[in-house]
Amino acid sequence: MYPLLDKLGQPEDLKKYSLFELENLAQEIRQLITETVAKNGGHLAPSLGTVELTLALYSVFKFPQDKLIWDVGHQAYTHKILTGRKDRFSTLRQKGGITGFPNRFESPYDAFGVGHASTSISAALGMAISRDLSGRRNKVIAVIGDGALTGGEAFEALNHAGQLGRDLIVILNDNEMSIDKNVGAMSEYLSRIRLAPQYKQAKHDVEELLSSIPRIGSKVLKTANQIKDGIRSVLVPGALFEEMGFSYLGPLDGHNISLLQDVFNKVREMNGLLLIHVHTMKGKGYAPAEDNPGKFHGVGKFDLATGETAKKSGGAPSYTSVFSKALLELAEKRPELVAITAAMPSGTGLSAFKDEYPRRFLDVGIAEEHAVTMAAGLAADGKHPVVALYSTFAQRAYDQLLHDVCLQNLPVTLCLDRAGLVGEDGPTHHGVFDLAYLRQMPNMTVFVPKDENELRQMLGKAVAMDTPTAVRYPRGAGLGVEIQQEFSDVPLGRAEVISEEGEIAFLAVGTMNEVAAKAADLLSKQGVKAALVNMRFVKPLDEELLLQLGQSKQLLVTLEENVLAGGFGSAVAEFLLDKDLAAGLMRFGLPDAFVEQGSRKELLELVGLTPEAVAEKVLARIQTISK
Ligand SMILES: Cc1ncc(C[n+]2csc(CCOP(=O)(O)OP(=O)(O)O)c2C)c(N)n1
Repeated sequence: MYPLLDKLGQPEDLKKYSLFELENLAQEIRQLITETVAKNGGHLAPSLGTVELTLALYSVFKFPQDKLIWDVGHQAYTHKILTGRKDRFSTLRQKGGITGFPNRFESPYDAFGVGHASTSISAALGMAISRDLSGRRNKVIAVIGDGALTGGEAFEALNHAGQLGRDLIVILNDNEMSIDKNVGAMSEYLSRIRLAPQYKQAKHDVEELLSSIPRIGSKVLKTANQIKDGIRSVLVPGALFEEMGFSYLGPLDGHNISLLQDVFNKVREMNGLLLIHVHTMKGKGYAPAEDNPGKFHGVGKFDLATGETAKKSGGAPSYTSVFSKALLELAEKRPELVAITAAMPSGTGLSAFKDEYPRRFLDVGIAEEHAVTMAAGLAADGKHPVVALYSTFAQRAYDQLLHDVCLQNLPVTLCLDRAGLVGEDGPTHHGVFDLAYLRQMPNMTVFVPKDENELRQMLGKAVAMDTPTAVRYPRGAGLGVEIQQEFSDVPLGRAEVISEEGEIAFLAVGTMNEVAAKAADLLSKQGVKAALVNMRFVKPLDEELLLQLGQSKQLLVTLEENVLAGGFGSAVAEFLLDKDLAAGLMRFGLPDAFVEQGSRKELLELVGLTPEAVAEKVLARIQTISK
């Protein structure tokens, strides 16, 4: 099926492949990636766009001595396939299988672990500095997308790298897309470079010029300036990067292996700070992904022949869509509402808002820190911003939330989607720290809805408050509960007592309410009655209720889909201790370890957050108490 791939041994062997073989290999790799992602889901379009780029890199540079650092790492499937992971590629993103992103624990070729955007240049610069301190001579190469280049950290690194002037190559993989269409002045600048007629001509000329320069060996170019000087007469783009201390090369066709090889062969012999701008097509080679790169950016299982994604079973709407609809309705009533996304209008459900209220919608690029401080600015001037982020990416904006929003007690609502265990994207993407970092922040209110209707009601409450608020909810479909159209008041800091009777009480937040209810059922079959409480708020806690339960129950059992360290259970523990209450406490949540990838079901089993595991442990504990 894959004659060339099957023959491939070490990545070094690629250096012996002819151009014809490499081009055929590219087709085989595309097929393997597409077939695998159709079965397992994954980041298809980004990885299809970098097949030739990766082959060209491996056919010229000497990895892992040279260091290759991918930004985000969602485009690195070819890199994985070429570096000894072809045979296990069918396990991509599955429990115990190949991870979806470069991972230092998986391969020496994965120079740096990634998942969150805009880190590559910083990490590469660190490696270049370390190399120089050790007196080594290897190359360090960061590959960053035009989307990831919108992130502040990438600019911080360019700024510092430009000053240091180390030997470092930054490859800008420009496909004009972030997940959705890319945004920002930098993106527009890159378009101008690509589209201006003189640059088109220059691109042609640079390709001719490079192919006329003899390959390494007969003429060795020593510095970036030498190659640039040769090109300068025909090409003047990238002035911005030049001014920042980079030698700029490009734009180059990122699917032309021979051109890329020529350029890489030359720059391998040079020293200095170089930015190579390649233009690629997201989804290249698979028509449905070329036509709809946003959908195939990160995709679930799909039909290879048609590109149709598997229909979701059950009719419950997703949390994201309930959020999306509720926000639109609230925006109609509240002109002060402004919605902000960091490069994820579709993922966070803000696309409808963008269409309906374009002037009140802001996509800041992959810039979570800026999103939050800008929201604080809007709030300081009388607006009520709703910042919709994935929980894991909000980690970026910790200080902005603390220092700019909470310290000034500003009415910003943070909507944290994909909170909890997200499944196959693994530890870089699980949103399991937010309850811990949010509950430390003075002035903050933390809402945790147990179902999609509660999400709607809590959002209504949050945007009506004039203080900082956060609502965190999971990935995927809701529970299928009835959705109340009227926004009803959610009393601040008040839990919902579902049942009162019993020697013990389950105190659950969010998704764990379902687990608690089922665990209580299992326990009742063993003759143990448990009260059930949906806590709804991690901050402020329902202290009145906790006081009463802490006095009346033998054992309180907290459940959360968040790290135990500093999370909801910690808050209850602190309360019991501070009030000197007699009740015992058991906490269920995530351990002090990064949770691997796998289906959500597998992961919940792994960490013991199933009704069966909870009931068993609680029963064992009760038996020790009653002895
Ligand atoms: C800090 C952070 N925010 C958001 C994301 C979600 N995300 C993953 S890839 C991506 C777009 C990246 O665009 P680009 O770098 O151009 O790569 P492409 O997918 O186009 O190849 C985004 C927004 C992330 N990984 N990290």
